[in-house]
Amino acid sequence: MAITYLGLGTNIGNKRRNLITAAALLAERVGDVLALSGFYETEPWGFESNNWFLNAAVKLNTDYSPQELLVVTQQIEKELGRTEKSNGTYHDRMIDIDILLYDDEVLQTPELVLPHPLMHERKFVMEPLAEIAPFVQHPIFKESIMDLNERL
Ligand code: PH2
Ligand code: MG
Ligand code: MG
Repeated sequence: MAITYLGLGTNIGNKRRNLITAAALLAERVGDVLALSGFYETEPWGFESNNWFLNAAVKLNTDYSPQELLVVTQQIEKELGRTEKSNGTYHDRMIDIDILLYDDEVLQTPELVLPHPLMHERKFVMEPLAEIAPFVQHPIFKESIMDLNERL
């Protein structure tokens, strides 16, 4: 059994419902939801869009490996209407589910990098994560999520 933290983001459709549905499907398929952050309205970061995001973080138990978890989260993204391909630029999306942390795992594969390589640079990730995991240590920087968030 592992503990994983996922980042959720949506900027089109019924955003509250997209986050709630994603959390429900994660609970059904991945493992118990141990914590869910509040929902944060955030400005699009890294691309131009009129559609602001709703972002959240979720803490889960799971028996899946990181690779299996990636497959499950990508399937949920698809079912929730995510259509755009990732071709290097960001797009509006119904739902984005990113694996931020998986225990203390440090992993570099073409499919998946853990911890999420940009998490510590992004307020829209760190703010919700700091709400549910303030004292969790980042496995590379060896600093707490709270400290990393406060530096942003
Ligand atoms: N996700 C991105 C790119 N930019 N900006 C905000 N505010 N929230 C996001 O979730 C987000 C973003 C790529 O996944
Ligand atoms: Mg993302
Ligand atoms: Mg993603």
